[in-house]
Amino acid sequence: MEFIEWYPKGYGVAFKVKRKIFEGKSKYQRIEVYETEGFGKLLALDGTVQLVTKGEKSYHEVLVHPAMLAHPNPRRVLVIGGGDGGTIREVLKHRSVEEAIMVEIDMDVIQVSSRYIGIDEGILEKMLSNSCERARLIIGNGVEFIKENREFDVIIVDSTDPVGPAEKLFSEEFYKDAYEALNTPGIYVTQAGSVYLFTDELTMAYKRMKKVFDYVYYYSFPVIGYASPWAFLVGIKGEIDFRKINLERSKELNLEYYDPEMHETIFQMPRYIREMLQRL
Ligand code: AG3
Repeated sequence: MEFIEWYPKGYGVAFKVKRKIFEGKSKYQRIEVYETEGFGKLLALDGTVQLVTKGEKSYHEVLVHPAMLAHPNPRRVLVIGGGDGGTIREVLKHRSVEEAIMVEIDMDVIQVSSRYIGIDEGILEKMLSNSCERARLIIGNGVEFIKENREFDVIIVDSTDPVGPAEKLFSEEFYKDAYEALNTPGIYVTQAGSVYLFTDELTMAYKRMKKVFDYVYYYSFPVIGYASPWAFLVGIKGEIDFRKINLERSKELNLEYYDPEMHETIFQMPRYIREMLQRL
């Protein structure tokens, strides 16, 4: 048996799977969990791969740490999405963090992940029972939440693809609200889809972010389970040089994929796409 995700233009990513562990439909999406042959468990939402447990750090480390290490002192962090708990797990590795808030729209993703995926190191269960010291869970819509909540040092968007339910998280209006919700200096980071297969969505998002933030950066990384390389976008409020990160603080993080000593390599982008982005 295999699990196949088809991307546009007939490009696919496939896993051989031993069995289906869970399938269900929440209010928002279809949720599936499989046991793969070589990459642990796989979580899919509406048929798109969110993670494989052996390899998920190639996404979560890369989404979280560059922004956290570029910020001089991240104390209050907002995570939008990230129901599997991988992102909040990485955020809490930073000792400077006093309060992290995770706003996830789909309670079922949290429950399924906590029960069958288990990459969260028990954090989801603790958050569900309100007993996590530094992290708080809110079941709700990030687009609404960000309009009414402020003073974050770092905002991290760990959403599904820029098409479909998560589309609003890639709108100019949302970027404006995010900018307002940031402290100065502040840093915003979002996953931004497949470099090759969602190039239009990537360039659109980059263009919109440039209208709103003081500085915008892109980067990419090969993520296990996705049609790699995968793109990420960063928006800065105030003065932060995203090309420089704090190496000292990176030492306590125990990283497997993102390599802070090679930080400059994450800016690699196929030349024609870099030129497209620079022209905007
Ligand atoms: N969030 C990004 C998922 C995007 C994957 N897209 C796809 N396979 N078409 C991942 C959730 C992990 N916390």
